[in-house]
Amino acid sequence: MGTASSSLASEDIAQLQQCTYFAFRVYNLSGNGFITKEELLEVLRLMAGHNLEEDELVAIVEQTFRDADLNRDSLIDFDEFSSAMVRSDSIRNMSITF
Ligand SMILES: [Ca+2]
Repeated sequence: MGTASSSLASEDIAQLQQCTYFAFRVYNLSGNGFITKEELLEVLRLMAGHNLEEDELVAIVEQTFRDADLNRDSLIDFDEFSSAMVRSDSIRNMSITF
């Protein structure tokens, strides 16, 4: 399997970066430049409505942090978020919802 980034055309990357920036601002409720687990959970709760149980939402948050929180400080900064967007289809799909 090639890397996801090499298969994207430059206009796709530009669009992805825009999408990433917008999505990051949505998740970063406090505006402090880091997404916390609490913020991610809150946004997922708003997005999912009644479609998912609380424990399913928590599982998604834990999985997302396992994928995206590269330095394991329980915060996702913009760099981590954007590299996760490039690497992870599930995170990209989550963000395309906006
Ligand atoms: Ca981090």
